Amino acid sequence: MNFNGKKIVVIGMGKTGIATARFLANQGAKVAVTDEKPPGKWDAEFELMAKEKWLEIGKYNTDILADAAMVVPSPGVPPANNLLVAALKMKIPVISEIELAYRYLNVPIIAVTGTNGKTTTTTLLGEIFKQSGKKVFVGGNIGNPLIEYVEKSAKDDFVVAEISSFQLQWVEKFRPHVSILLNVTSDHINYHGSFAEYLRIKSRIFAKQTENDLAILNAADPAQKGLGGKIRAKLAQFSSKGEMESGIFLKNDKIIFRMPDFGEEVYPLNLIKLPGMHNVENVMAAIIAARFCGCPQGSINACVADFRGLPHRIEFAGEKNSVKFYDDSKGTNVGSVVRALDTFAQPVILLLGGRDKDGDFETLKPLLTTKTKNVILFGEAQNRIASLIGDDVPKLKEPRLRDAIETAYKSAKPGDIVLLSPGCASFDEFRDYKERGDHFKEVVRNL
Ligand code: UMA
Repeated sequence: MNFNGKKIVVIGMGKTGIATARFLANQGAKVAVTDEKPPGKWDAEFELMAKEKWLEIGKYNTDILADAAMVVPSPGVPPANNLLVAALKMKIPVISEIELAYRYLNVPIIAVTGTNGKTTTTTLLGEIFKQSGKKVFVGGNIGNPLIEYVEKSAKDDFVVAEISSFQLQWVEKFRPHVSILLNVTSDHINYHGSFAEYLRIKSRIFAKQTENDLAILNAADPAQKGLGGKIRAKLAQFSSKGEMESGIFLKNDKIIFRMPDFGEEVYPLNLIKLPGMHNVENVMAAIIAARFCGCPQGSINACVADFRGLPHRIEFAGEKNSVKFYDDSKGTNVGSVVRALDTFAQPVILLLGGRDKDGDFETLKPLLTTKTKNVILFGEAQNRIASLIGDDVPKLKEPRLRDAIETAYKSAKPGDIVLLSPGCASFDEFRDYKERGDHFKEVVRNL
């Protein structure tokens, strides 16, 4: 792409916007940026950048679109955003940062998407590739924009990228060599407008793949039914719920990998140290991708056996007077609450709440009645959740997470489990899910 002398507009100056603006300027573009936050509230790096002469900073309105050759929105900018709607009306091409990065990358991409499990699977895959002696860059939604990697023009064997639905909103040619769709349950409805639209955007990860590529699907996910028929790439499926002729599946205490070019391989289930069936699914998806890319079984076994998971994902957070506390602050949607509850054999005291993303909490009702002793609702979303889960679920309401933890502890008996799996975003009280999880751990330590 030739950007020389062209005006390119970047909307949103967080991690993605900053890296994109720098990249485009280095390509000779005239970069104009804008952010809904007023000066003084900008990210520290943007504040510094704003002092540099090359950057045009515009007001957050459609004036910035004048003479623009292209718009690159940050992932968090929803498609209904006024500037984006206007850009499309003016026939200005809109592409996402991963699309831009893709057009400069000459390295096969292993792309991981899904409502839950993306970061765990991406991280594990990165470890397996390294263990197998392959040079790999791990990035994307996990925290380091792909465009930053293009800037460094590093030459690796593979890029393993966590990809969000927000990033897939504005792709055209983005074609991963291997695409994984882990699962799709309701999330980000306030951004995409409906579940059907969210699913449609997620499936874009397969749209440009060819028969030389691999598409990995979850055979046990009802949302993915029928998707395989629309995909041109080779198909491989994983299933935690039953044997398959081809693919990877769980049978008793073994994971069986059976694909035409590989014969049959067996991975013992007890290699996996992570809790829950959802993590078995994450590992199965990673095994297919890794074997397809030439990673030996021995390296996979070694990494899976060593992998202890990531913070804030059903992480043991301490014990007080025989009450155990678990931090699942990364559980920001209803599907992740289901996974967390399914991980525990006994009913738990559940802390649920935060900032609502139009979550379908009514679907939690049956599980809450059987798998919780009590539900403590907190934060902005508490009243909406309370009305959706109804009167049959025992519940209390507290203003903040700290109050919810203290109330849970007071009501707990020795042997009980207190689980923070909020099913909501954290932004009503915290900077992000990490800050919320760290706060949870600190309050638990000081109980
Ligand atoms: N902004 C606007 N207008 C808007 C929305 C935001 O101007 O309508 C501005 C904000 O004021 C802010 C900037 O845009 O200054 C923030 O941009 P952003 O929200 O796109 O965030 P980035 O810092 O660029 O981080 C993004 C991802 N964030 C989101 O998708 C919301 C990060 O994923 C990702 O790690 C990073 O790019 C690098 O790729 C985070 C995330 O929460 C972890 N992702 C969601 C998820 O996993 O569920 C999709």
